[in-house]
Amino acid sequence: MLIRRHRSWELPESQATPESVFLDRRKLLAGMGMTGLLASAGLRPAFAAADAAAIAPELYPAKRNTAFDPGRDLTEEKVATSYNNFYEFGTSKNIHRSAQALTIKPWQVKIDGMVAKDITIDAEELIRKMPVDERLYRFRCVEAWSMTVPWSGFPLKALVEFAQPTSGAKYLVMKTFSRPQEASGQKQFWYPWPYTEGLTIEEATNDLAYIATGIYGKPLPRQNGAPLRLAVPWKYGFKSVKSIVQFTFTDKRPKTFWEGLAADEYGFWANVNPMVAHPRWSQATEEVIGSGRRIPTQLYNGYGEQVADLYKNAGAGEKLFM
Ligand SMILES: Nc1nc2c(c(=O)[nH]1)N[C@H]1C(S)=C(S)[C@@H](COP(=O)(O)O)O[C@H]1N2
Ligand SMILES: [Mo]
Repeated sequence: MLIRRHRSWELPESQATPESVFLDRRKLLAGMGMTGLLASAGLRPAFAAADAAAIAPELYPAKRNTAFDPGRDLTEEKVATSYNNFYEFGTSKNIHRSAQALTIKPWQVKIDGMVAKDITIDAEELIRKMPVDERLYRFRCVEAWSMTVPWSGFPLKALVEFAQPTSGAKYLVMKTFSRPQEASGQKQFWYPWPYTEGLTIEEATNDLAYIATGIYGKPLPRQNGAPLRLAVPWKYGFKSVKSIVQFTFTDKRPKTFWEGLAADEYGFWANVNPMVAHPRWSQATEEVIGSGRRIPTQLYNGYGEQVADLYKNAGAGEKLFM
């Protein structure tokens, strides 16, 4: 049953709703003075909150960190912001409108578990404490498509240092919000909400591990995981958990969202490897979204030089590539 249900996930969406439809509707509402009207009535229409909620807008565009050259053309902004996976808002790629229902300001972040002291902090305050830059990263989804994205944000390592984990902490667990009232996908009780992901502390403090807070030189839109989302480009996209509300340090490996649904298809490590097929499709090549081209997939999505060492002592039975 579950397998059938998330089979739709791998099918390429034939077409996303053109961005123009979204923009026209928004213009129309603004022109009619509807956004203010609806907002003052306590309703939250899809488009009213979008601009008001920009978080730390003064940080964008951030200075580009040239240490990360993706060697590929950037995906067009309108493609990367309208072809999304965000199951909280539905299982199609076309959730960029329904995701506007998410309230992102204020946004409380909890840092807890094996840390010197629990911290609760608003996302905007947290981001302003962090060393924000811009990085161009390749991005490879387990569904065998890819994009190249200009993220803005900060190294996850900076957040780990801010959190001061105790020496026994081995994993960092990251969780998305639980808000079925705003995210109707979360009314689908057969999914193990909230979306949960995790990294080892070594992975989390690797230079590539990044918390994205912006994209294309602007604050992150909701559909891409505002206000804070993970970007770990050597792993399949599902590891890059969106709209994080909690960072927990622990000595126990967490059970992740996709492990809970199909552990032998979407495991904890999920490192990109063209030689290890998904049980239902090959991972040898990837469709470059928006380009009409397929290209060979690279081991660790081409980031082996930075990350292969993380796995040199892995146990024999570990499924590092699934
Ligand atoms: N909370 C949450 N995070 C998530 C997902 C999700 O459904 N919910 N989907 C993942 C998957 S499968 C992918 S490919 C990426 C997509 O990110 P993008 O829409 O910004 O390209 O987000 C990941 N993070
Ligand atoms: Mo994905």
